[in-house]
Amino acid sequence: MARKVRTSSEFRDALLKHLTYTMGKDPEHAQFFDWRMALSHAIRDRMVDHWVDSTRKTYEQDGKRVYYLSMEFLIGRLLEDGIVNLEMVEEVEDALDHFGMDMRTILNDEPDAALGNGGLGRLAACFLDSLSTIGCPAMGYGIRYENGLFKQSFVDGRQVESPETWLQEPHPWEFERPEVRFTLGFGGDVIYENGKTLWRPAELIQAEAFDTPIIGWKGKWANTLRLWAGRAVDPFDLGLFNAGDFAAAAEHEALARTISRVLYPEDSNEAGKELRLKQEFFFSAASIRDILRRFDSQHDDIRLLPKKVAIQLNDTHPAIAGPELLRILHDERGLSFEDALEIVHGCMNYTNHTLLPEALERWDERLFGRLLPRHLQIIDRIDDAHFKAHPQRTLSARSDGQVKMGELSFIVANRVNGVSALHTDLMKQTVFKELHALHPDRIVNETNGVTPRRWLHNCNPGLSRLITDTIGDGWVDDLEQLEKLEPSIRDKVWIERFEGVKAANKQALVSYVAQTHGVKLNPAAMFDIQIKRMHEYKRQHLNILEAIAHWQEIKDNPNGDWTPRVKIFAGKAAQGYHFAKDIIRLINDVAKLVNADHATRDYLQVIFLPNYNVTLAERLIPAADLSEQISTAGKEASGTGNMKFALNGALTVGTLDGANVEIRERVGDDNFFLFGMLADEVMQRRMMHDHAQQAIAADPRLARALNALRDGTFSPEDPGRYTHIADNLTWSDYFLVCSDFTDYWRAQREVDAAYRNPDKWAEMAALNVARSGWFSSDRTIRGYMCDIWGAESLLA
Ligand code: 26V
Repeated sequence: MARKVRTSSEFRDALLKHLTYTMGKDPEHAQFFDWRMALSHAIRDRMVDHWVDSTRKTYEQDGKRVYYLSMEFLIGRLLEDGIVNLEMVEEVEDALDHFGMDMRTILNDEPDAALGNGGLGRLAACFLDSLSTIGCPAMGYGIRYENGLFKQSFVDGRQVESPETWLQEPHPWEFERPEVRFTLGFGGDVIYENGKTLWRPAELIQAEAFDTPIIGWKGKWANTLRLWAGRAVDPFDLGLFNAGDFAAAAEHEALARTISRVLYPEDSNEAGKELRLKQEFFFSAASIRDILRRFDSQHDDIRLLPKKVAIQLNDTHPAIAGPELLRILHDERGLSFEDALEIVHGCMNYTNHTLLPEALERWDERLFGRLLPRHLQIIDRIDDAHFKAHPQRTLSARSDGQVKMGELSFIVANRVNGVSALHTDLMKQTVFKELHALHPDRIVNETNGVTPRRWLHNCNPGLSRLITDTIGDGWVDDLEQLEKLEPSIRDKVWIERFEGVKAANKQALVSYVAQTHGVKLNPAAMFDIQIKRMHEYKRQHLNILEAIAHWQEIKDNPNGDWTPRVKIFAGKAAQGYHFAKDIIRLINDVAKLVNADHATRDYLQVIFLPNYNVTLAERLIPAADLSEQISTAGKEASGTGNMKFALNGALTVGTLDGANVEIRERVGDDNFFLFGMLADEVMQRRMMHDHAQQAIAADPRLARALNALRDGTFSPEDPGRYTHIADNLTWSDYFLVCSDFTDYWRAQREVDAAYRNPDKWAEMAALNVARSGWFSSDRTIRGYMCDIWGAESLLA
């Protein structure tokens, strides 16, 4: 292979060339930023040939292409990914070393691309990695937000948001494609002309493409992430400018750009904003046009579309792509409505990511009709056609004055999938019960996965090395090979190395936290970590209540034989989600008091790290002993953090929710700390009007912890600060924190006992690694290719 004959001096020259001619700097004056940009460009250059080859092969083979439409792609940093996937680590280290630069320092200069809120966006990023690794011809479509997810900091323990500005520095990974632009419309009227129905939008805007190559493992294949940016059709009004109205002259451009300005930071809360609907149509419609343009360049029979194109809707956010494709086929290309619908149905698939009723997208039909009048009519015709085929049907996409994007997606889609076995079953029993009865083969399950490149190989080099030394490096793109570790787990020397890796990862985290936050964590303690978006259903408040109760118990008996723990939290709360923000503040207040308590601080420390993002997750997960996956059963569709922790040798304390169920099945009951009610028990328990009070009456520890919230223990300067949390838990407690508390406490004491036997703990942790191979997103993508898309790998 060409790579092998390349010398580091060649790469060194390439690096210097970019530093000089791309950045315009010499090595004496270059800043870290300049080095990072030069390095990124030099690495990007090495991707391009693979990228062009893959594109050429895709055209030649004319196989089925997959289009993944997603409002969010939470990709994080890209430089290390690129270096590792191109197998260039040593070359890069050598070249940088030659100039007296350290690779880690340069890598750490890269901002995260945070174009997503949480699980759904990160899953999309893992999928891109797997699609390229597998060699499935695919393209991700999304929005090039100028401002990604807000930055989080704490002031007096409270979350403060500030804008994220990743594009203020040039982004070295993207290629602007000014020639790929589509003009899209909003509003206006529907007219009838020569027997045809046509939409005449009033407001026009352009979508411009920006492409990022996504290189797979060992550079064998590269797909594209195409993100759309809003541009004005008529950017500048010279007339107004000459008349002296400078602001109005540029107004068009400013308005057009707002469409791709911000990522909606609401996670699971229906925002109901006009701009959000515009964003959804903007990127869906641009993507559909791009897909058709590419198809048309190779085919002249539109009926072949379902054979050549599979479109995956990542949740309902791009659901308008269905009616838009239908509109083009019927209104613009003259197919009959029935034929057009059949083609659309053959291409579209929909993934559901949440059962939370407040997150199911619904739009007021007046707003919808004002922005997309023709689409509203088309949705009615979709409903009519569905009704004709199934006169007994009860649900429609448009009803009660609303457009229901879940129902619309289901009716239009060929396959609908859930993201874990439990979630898929619950979908069938709850939100899509009626539709499932009409279409019993439509719903399939594709349990989520995570990319082993980023979430083991790159983020945990120590463990990666140990695994490769033991079983070779085939596991990186065939993760189930981790099974081959099992015999080694009984080997004392091996397990000591395994323990050594975890200890070193913890030490690295201790140093990082000391440097960045000035807090000294005890590396000998168990690292107990809960990192995810803040939400009542995820129950960070259950975790902190247990910590409070535990602290109280240690205080009662400070000379007891306690198992030392460090509790680490990180996660962002939606700006308007006040309860979640109050939980953050509570955790910070508890941390302040507990960490200063001389009687207990050797046994319990609490810390909330600000600004959780992909990069912070990459630091935390390899250092975890215990993974907190404690959602109310039935509420977490899958979870993917749970998989990352298990894969990195943390044990889980968790409920039977989402993919926890499947993780436990695979790692074994003995290697998982289970607690809590099951999904159906949750539903039963909720019918009991006084479930919380009963639970509190039965558990004095819980009552005492709640009292500490009420008596101002954690906020002496403002004693009433947390009364409302205690009241909520006592009088309402929709997420059953109190009802699960006692069993959670029991599980946590079992965790303590297990941690006191380090050999046993290490064995359990290693079994988690060896048995988590199934949770690779490569396996998930193969499932989609086979069950949903009918797509094939183009790698020999
Ligand atoms: C909804 C909305 C509503 C409008 C404003 C913006 C916005 C953003 C996101 C959402 C839905 C979030 C759904 C989500 O992230 N679900 C998570 O998906 C993961 C991947 O499948 C899964 O592992 C998590 O369990 C699930 O919560």
